[in-house]
Amino acid sequence: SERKALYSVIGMTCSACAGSVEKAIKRLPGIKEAVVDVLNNRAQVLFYPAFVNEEAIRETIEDVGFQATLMQ
Ligand code: 9UX
Repeated sequence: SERKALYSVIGMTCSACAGSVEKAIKRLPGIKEAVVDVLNNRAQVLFYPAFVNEEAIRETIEDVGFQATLMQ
């Protein structure tokens, strides 16, 4: 069954930043949905724990160049 993760993402200054984060998350296996909100510095991800986990998603956000913290 799916799980939800919410991240604080620091450093995004435009909607293209948010778009690149979304795209990177969606390239991972086991992602159902990713929504990145540049105005509120948040990323919400629905994923399947058999294929990916909170930390792999967090590291992917950081690989794009933004500081990410798991909130819940
Ligand atoms: Mo444009 Mo957003 O280079 O950081 S993608 S400002």
